[in-house]
Amino acid sequence: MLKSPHLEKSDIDHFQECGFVALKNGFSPADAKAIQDWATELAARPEAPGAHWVYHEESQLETGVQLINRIENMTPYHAGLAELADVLIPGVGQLLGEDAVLFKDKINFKMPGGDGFEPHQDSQAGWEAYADYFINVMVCIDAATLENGCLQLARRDGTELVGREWEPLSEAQTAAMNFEPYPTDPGDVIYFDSYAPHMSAPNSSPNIRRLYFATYNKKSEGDHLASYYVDKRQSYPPDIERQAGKSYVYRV
Ligand SMILES: O=C(O)CCC(=O)C(=O)O
Ligand SMILES: [Fe+2]
Repeated sequence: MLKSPHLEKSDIDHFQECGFVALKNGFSPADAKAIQDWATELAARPEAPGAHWVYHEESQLETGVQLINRIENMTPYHAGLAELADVLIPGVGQLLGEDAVLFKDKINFKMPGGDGFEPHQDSQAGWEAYADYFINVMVCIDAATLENGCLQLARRDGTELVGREWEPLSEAQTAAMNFEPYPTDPGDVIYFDSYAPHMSAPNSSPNIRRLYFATYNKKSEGDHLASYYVDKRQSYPPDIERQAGKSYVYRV
């Protein structure tokens, strides 16, 4: 059984001021190893329609080479990863000041040659159709460094969308933001809300960089996981479920 990370008052204060807080060793080394093994095991499973969702990307280093980019919608298919999404709920509840419910979960793989992420706020990805406010919990699976593209965060001024929906933040919008890299080790945890601007660089190292992200909203705003995935299956299905000849574009 995984042990839930606990936030101190100073962590909660930091989160409220900046929109994010980083927690060293949120999970013990043994728990971090279990999470790492689950991620490896899930990625080794065959891809099938109706199972966990796997997305690929083309390597930035070798034309034509496909890499696993992301696995999403894991809780129905993996007991360990379902437990992980569950044990993060109390910490999110501490930050929300009320009960939290899971909205979505994923692992971003960022293999060597995997691409980075443009600066964005997660609420730009159409989430506001489901609830007003979300908290992401990042759990570090592999050491994330400057070279392999660790998460970079900027403090936010208020809880509002700076950017437009479905577009990364523009240069004008990020000009006054100060993105700082947050290198992490396995078991470290970062909480950030759906307005906290963030980005990450491509993986130009020989080392894989897997980061787990679970997203929660206030229980009082409803349980939207099922409808979110029904909608996303229409607009951006996993690679194995795609129709030939149809084009699907990753936007934010
Ligand atoms: O994996 C990362 O570096 C950031 C991912 C991210 O921002 C996202 O998936 O929305
Ligand atoms: Fe994001």
